[in-house]
Amino acid sequence: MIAGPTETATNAEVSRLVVVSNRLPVVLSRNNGEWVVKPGAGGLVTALAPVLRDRGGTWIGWPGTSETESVSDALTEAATDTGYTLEPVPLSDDLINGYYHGFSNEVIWPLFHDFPERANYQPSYWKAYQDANRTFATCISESTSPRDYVWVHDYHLMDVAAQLRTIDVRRRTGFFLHIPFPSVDLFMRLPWRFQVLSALLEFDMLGFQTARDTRNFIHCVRTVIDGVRVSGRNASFTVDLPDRRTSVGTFPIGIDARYFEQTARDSEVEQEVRMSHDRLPNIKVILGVDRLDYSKGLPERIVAYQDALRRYPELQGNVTFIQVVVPSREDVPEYQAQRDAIERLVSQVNGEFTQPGWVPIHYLYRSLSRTELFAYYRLAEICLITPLKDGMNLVSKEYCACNIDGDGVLILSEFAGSAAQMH
Ligand code: GDG
Repeated sequence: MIAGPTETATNAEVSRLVVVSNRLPVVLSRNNGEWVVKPGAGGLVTALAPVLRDRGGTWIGWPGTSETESVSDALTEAATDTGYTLEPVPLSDDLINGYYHGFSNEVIWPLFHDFPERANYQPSYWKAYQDANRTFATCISESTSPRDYVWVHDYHLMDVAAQLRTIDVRRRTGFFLHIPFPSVDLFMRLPWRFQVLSALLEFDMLGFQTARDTRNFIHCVRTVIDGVRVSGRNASFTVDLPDRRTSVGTFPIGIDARYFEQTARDSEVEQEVRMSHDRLPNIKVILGVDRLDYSKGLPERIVAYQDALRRYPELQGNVTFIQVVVPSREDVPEYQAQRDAIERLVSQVNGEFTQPGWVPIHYLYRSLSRTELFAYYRLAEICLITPLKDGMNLVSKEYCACNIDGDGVLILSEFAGSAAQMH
């Protein structure tokens, strides 16, 4: 349905929750020419899938392929399992390059994670970002009604509400940023700082992970946007411009804690934990689980562990470090280099310390099944989470929820958003 600004909702129409994110929460692959749909992984999916599963609605996003038409049937079938409908957004390979690999991951991701030296300010990226956000806006206008609540997620889609306005479509909109919002000194380096802030202020509601992110955003708005009026304090603000108002708040993202706690008690998980204990008798397990990313501090963590083994030789033979690295952005050379650096360090440490019957680092470069992941959470005496910067970090919360024996230790970087909640 194409919705214009004059259109009104009928009483019979039900208000739906519509989640919009760069990727749909599924991974599509081909098997003998047929599309196979599997659940996606990652923080955003973990956090949002239970919300839509419980109340129904629609998820709009890129399906991970430019063959959008051919995936429709597979997505319709998958919707019977997910409990909500899936709407694919068609994006060409060129647009994906400029908008996703370019503006989102080469400009916003490094800058917002305090790595300004990694940012690549190609002028063409901003145009691609606007074009892709307009394609999302068009898809939203076609698959929603004015009654629906459109909840847009993350740094790929900061321009969606502005693009809805450009195509003259009114919707109730909210935006949540899963990654940190930088300090004003860093944000001022963004050549499109005015456009990005103005676009964000087109949403009715903006949400950030921590009070610090919210304060940073408000500080940037006051610095960059003329004629703005800001009221409120701490975690909750109202920003007024002559023609519109935006509410701004702090909403730290959580997990379905009961699900994690209950699943940690599953018999399959118990069995897996017992088998791992038998393979690692009398050894304390330290666990790390991270997506491959330079913001997660993986090389730094391995070097710190190496340093600990050197300074405290009594650890040798008594602890083992299991590091799970989940493949991510594998086609990006910077991420391949990060993986190479991690693997070089792992083999250095193992080469330096391994003894018969003991390996200091067990390194897994793959995605785990849910049962395996829960078993590692249960097995580990220590969970070592040391991002250099992280919006929230759900692994730290999941480890705590799965710690049903109450004797686990979480070592958490102060630079993870979750540290603000877990004092
Ligand atoms: C972004 C922000 C913010 C991990 N390994 C496997 C697996 N996982 C799941 C975990 C967890 C999720 O992936 C990772 O979430 P994080 O929050 O730790 O990190 P990002 O993916 O970078 O998420 C982050 C988040 O968005 C939410 O707002 O917290 O700061 O960067 O749920 O359980 N899942 C499976 N196999 C694995 O091997 N199935």
